[in-house]
Amino acid sequence: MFEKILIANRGEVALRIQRACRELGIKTVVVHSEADREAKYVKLADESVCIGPPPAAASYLNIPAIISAAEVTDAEAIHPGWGFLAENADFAERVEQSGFVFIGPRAETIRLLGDKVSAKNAMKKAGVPVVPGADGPLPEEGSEAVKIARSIGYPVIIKAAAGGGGRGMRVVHTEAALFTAAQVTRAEAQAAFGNPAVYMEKFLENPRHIEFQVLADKHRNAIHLGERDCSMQRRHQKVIEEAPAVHLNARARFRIAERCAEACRKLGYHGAGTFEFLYQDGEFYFIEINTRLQVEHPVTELITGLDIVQLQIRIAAGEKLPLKQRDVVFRGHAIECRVNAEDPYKFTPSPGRITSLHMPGGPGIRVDSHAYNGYFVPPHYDSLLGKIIAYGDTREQAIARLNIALSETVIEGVKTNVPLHQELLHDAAFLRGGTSIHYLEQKLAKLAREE
Ligand code: MV4
Repeated sequence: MFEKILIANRGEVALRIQRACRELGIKTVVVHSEADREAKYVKLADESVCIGPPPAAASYLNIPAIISAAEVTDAEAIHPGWGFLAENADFAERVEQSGFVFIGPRAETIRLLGDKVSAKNAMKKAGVPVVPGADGPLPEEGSEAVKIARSIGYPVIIKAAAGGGGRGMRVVHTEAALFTAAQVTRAEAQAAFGNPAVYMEKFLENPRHIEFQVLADKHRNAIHLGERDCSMQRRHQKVIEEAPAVHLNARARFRIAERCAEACRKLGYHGAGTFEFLYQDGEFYFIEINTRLQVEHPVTELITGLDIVQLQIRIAAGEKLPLKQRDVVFRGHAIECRVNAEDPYKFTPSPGRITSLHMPGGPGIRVDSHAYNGYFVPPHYDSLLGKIIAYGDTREQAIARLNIALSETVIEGVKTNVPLHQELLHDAAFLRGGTSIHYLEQKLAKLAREE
């Protein structure tokens, strides 16, 4: 096992990784920007290194500064957390070339799966069902695009190969709109990602977002930890996540989960990973895979009793997975609310000093947050303050516990989205479960009209 790990991230995930390291007896180095100097998790780490000024480009995205910090502190491995450099293949490569272990898949795997066209092809080949569409990138020739769209059937969606997470996509309803849509998406992809390649697939009108968690070791063993429903989102920012997903086609779910694990074995994937699917009319369609730890991993941890971050670290150290698929036991239901420092209905960020803080507790409540009373929420980064996660024997119990937890929560000095969560937890459609990816935006639009 490693003696010392460098955490190349900030905020909540920096604390989460630190806790996993502590339990494994591993020393931690945290790198931080000038804006995060006072953060409590920085002081809790065994060592800390300031790597630059507040803007992420000068600090958390500064690869040479992070590698130097690992060198001067004698760290053996680097955990990238989520966001920032977590899915940057060049970073993973530089880490390994500098003699450190990257806690995540191989750089070439991140590169292959970061390109959405090659990821989709790799998954299709490995037996994972993908959204119907063309196999390769969309040809520039307009008549070719017309042929492909006709064979798929309108509406179609054009997506940037280098995109993901909702950036660089365009829905096309008619042949008349096709050529311009392809051109504009290509130009945007070039500007945003330096890669103009786009691809086309069938547009699914009203799907749910269901994702499967996998863990794979360096010895071609792979297991799945079931799925999460992350459909409650706004502008590609998840708001509430839960595990397991309710009202699923049970046979399809087990088949897909096993296919995801099998794809990992076939690809020589190692580390934690998340297979994202759209789910509509009882069928799953692969869209993307995330090669990092995800914000919503705790709901899976609560229903499986596993520590995904510790397992990531053990896998990176070369250990074999300590359990087989039949050892993974799913029990109960977990729901997570992402608590952001933002206006609950306008969604504008609300940085500043927290002047009063009380986090909830009690049976079945987990709070993952780096916030504390007196903490200054910096304006430079995303507004995630942490998560309140509830576990129960049933979905109803998890919701009841989450309601109690939110009613106990006090965060003053900055605005938070806690009131939005309280409203959603009483929403009739949410209580029934199984709402689509468009539900929250439609509800917010309705609330705005009624105002
Ligand atoms: C789609 C889709 C409908 N049909 N692809 C958005 C984020 C990126 N991961 C893929 N996305 C979508 N791809 C097809 N063929 C709808 C979305 C989509 C979405 C997906 C997951 C979660 C939230 C979403 C919100 C809007 C659109």
